[in-house]
Amino acid sequence: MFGFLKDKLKSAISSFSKKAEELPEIKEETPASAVIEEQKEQAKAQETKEPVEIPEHEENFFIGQKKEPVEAMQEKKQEEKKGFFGRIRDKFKKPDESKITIKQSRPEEKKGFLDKIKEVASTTKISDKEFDEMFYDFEIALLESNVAYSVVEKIKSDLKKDIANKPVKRSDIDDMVEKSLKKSILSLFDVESFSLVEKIKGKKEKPFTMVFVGVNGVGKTSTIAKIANYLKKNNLSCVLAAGDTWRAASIEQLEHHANKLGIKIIKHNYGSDPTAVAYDAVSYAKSNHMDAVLIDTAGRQHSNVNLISEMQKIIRVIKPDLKIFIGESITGSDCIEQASSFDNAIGIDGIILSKADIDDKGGAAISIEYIVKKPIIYIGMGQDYDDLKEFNKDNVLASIGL
Ligand SMILES: Nc1nc2c(ncn2[C@@H]2O[C@H](COP(=O)(O)OP(=O)(O)O)[C@@H](O)[C@H]2O)c(=O)[nH]1
Ligand SMILES: [Mg+2]
Repeated sequence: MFGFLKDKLKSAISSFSKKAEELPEIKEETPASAVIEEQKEQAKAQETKEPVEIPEHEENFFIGQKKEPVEAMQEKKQEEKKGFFGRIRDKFKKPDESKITIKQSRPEEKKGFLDKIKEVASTTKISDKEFDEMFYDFEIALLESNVAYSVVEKIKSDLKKDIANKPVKRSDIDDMVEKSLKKSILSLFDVESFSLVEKIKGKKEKPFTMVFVGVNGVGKTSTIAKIANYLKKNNLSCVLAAGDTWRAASIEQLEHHANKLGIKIIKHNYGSDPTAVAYDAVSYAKSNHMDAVLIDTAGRQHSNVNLISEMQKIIRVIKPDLKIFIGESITGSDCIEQASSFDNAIGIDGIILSKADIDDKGGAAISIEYIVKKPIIYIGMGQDYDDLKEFNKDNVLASIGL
């Protein structure tokens, strides 16, 4: 699940920090002041007779101290050619660990000259303009993964607030970007959610009614079967209403699931009014003291005026406790657009994203709550009855490597 986005984000983070490496260091401590300090330190070191133990990897920094004069002169010349920053860069190349002999560090050592230079040389500041350029790889990674444009913009502005226009240690940039990205994506799921089982159990007057809507083939009928199975496991009884009286074989499909699960189904003939089917199912549940009614509907595009008004009729008559939109995770922005249209037509209460198991990108899962402002309550993870998982934002983050 969402492996494509995971890989893309990983390479965007690394390309971002590589670009940050190329930015100039900030000049908050000037090289001149650093040089003066170096001279003072050297003078002090010469004054003290006591030899100072220097770790081997630092040894080379104190040019000439332990070298033969000619060799030392040549090296010094070469070092001078490199210029101040060239030398500094050399000194802070990660030392070959195999050559380091651990010696006791000087106990009185405060933040030394080395540390100060290292800090200056490794600190940078990313301007707004630089940030916009450096964010480009993220933009592409997110858009390619079906993340909605407005969500990409939000992530960009969150990251910019956290990272741009302030001194940042180059070595920390990977980490900062990752943390900021995680925080930003988590904030996309700020919509209040609910537990279906608690809602059903909490309703005093039985039954609890739910209508499932969405376009053709997204998985409404299969998801209803999964929910029926889930309710059964939670000791909640339910009846299914075969409200898709329009699509060939849809009634048999739901009936097949009902039989397999040992659950009652209410059905009429093809072409009959789905509101009547739903009404009969609610009556059946009432007289049999059942906990819930799950109403299937025909798939419809929001542009199909007749089918939309048929759906509005079901809603008007049944007044369901929940209207659940089902959309295919893999369809990305289409799925988000459909959810918005259904929300405008009937006011949805929650979202189920089906087929997340075959979605490598995850853009819909990341964007839909933020745009539609309705919670994702479940995700479909396969074709078996148990393949319905409660939505968990931490799992989404983990699946994209954050
Ligand atoms: N891989 C996968 N397939 C699913 C999932 N949910 C539904 N399907 C499949 O999608 C197809 C259409 O499902 P169906 O329930 O008939 O959709 P409907 O037209 O909206 O009722 C079927 O072959 C289902 O098995 C899911 O979470 N993962
Ligand atoms: Mg169906």
